[in-house]
Amino acid sequence: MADKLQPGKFSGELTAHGLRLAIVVSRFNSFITDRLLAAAIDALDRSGAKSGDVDVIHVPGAFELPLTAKKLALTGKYDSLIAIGCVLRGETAHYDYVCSETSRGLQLAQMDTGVPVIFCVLTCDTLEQAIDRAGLKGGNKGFEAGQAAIEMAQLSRKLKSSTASKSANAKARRK
Ligand code: INI
Repeated sequence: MADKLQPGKFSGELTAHGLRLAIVVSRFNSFITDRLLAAAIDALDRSGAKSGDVDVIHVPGAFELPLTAKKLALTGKYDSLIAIGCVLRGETAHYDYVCSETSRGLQLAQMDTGVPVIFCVLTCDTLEQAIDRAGLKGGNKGFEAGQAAIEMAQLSRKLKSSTASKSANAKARRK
């Protein structure tokens, strides 16, 4: 009988040692975004990140996060990025435009550049929902984003080196 299939497994470790990370954070609804930022920094700190390896960049609102994330990714300086914002529903359709363009833009930023961009933008109907997710009942999404940034940075490094070694092996076989 054939051996049981043992698939190759890859995942990123939760250690930030030696990683370079940037956090782009919006000032709009800073009562919430400041708390998300503090928790993201806490997650990086606890995982071994060093002060010189983490940058924080402030922008006016969530709508400005994608362009800034893309520019940061294109510097080639960072292993991963975290985008922090908080959009609260108002009386008009403004909320829908800001939410959809921010999420679309952040996804494009990571797909265009290959640098992981962690989506830490709360999109809530009420301030209470946002508070719950920024350190109250719902935990703190900033901490989760910090951990996701580390995991994706490590995974990206691993996939890069395994792709590089696979193509080197293929080259060697062709010789
Ligand atoms: N920006 C936010 O980050 N959150 C919001 O809730 C918000 N609302 O509701 O208006 C918001 N608007 C500003 C927007 O992100 C831009 O900064 C602005 O339109 C300038 O481009």
